[in-house]
Amino acid sequence: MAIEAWFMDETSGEDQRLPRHCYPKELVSPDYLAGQISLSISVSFFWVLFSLSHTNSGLCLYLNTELGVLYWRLNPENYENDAELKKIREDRGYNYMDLLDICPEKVADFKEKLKNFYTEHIHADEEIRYCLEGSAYFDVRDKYDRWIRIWIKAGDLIILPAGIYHRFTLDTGDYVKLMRLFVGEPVWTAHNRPQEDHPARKEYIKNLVTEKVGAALEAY
Ligand code: KMT
Repeated sequence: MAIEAWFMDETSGEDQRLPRHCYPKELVSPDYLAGQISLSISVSFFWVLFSLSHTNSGLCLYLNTELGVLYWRLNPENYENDAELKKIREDRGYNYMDLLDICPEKVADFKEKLKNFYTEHIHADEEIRYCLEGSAYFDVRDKYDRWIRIWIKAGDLIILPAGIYHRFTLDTGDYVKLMRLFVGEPVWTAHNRPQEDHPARKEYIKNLVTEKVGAALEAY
């Protein structure tokens, strides 16, 4: 099954760990995403086929071509010997890796950290997270500044492009085990919104408008 994502009810004052669906629900599906591509449906369809033909057991497709969020479905039981993960790491130069448990018992200053994670921000680099256990939400802004909530579960690897506004929270399960990947020495610095003059933000905005297909080509 593909990763689950939906537009959030931004007026909801509910606990951030709840799904915060709109009523009625507005799911963000591959079909919806294809509809957002400004070229044509056939190009989008081509990309889905192309992506599928270039992966082995896993499913890989653009979560949103305009957003530049990439997604792979992998086998979390086999992360130590997974040829597909190895290939993604080699192709994209992810030579750094660590594992992180996020839950109240294992994170020092848990409330403060979660507050920071849930404050809208960007990074100067891609954010690559592979969920090995548990589940959590990454919220990303679309080009109309709407929040899309992406629910990652064991087996989901997502890449948020540099410069995308996003935030992170646990869900009501209160536990996630993540693999973090990076090119070179990791930099986790969060730059809170507004960051319109940040080079990564400017580059992201430029790519949103003019380099959608080019970005997709490079990714595979
Ligand atoms: C981030 O940008 O690093 C986060 O939002 C935290 C989630 S992964 C530790």
